[in-house]
Amino acid sequence: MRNRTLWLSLIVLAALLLAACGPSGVTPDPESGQLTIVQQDDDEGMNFEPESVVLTAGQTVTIVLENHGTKDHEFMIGQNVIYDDTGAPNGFEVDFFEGIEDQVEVDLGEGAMLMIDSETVAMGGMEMEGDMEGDMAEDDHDDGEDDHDEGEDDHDEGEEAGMEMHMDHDGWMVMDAAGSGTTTITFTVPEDRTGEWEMACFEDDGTHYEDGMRGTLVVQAQ
Ligand SMILES: [Cu+2]
Repeated sequence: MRNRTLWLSLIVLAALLLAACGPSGVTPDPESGQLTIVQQDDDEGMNFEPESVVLTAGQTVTIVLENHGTKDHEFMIGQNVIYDDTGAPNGFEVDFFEGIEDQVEVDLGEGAMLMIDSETVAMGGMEMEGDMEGDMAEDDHDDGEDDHDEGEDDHDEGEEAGMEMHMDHDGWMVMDAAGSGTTTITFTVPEDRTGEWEMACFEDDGTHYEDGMRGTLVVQAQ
């Protein structure tokens, strides 16, 4: 008898523990579907806030992305980080948005960019026309005086070289320039994306990722 009580207690305890171990993280607001993710950097490092997010398959979600840092930051979601020849993290093997790119509605903050497989698809506050790279090389878009020190003539090591580095990764990415305001990403979470994903920024040769700019994104079944 005593044994049975003990067993029952253990089973109840185990059930409670399992329930507590469900995916933990911030969920979208039940009414608006909005979930704010802030990109931060300071002397102590960089990160996403929150670092853990839980979405539900079938749910329509708006990720509100804000760069509160002093640097440009990326936002990618994927699985299996790829490392380049030098051992630097450089993107994901599996892209969360693969195949659903045109079902994702993106409203870019001024100066933010949407890139798919290294191509700039859209830029905040600007119509996409003609040769994007040419435009950008010439265009000294005024994202504020406090911005990175891109002299007009240092095309080699400055913005242009930086752009090429950003464009290295495959997959879907928002490039969120410092001071670019709010970008919203709205989509319905597909059933087939159920599972555990990672959010990441691979800026500056992957050093942002290594410095903590990553988080988990779990898609739970309905
Ligand atoms: Cu970053």
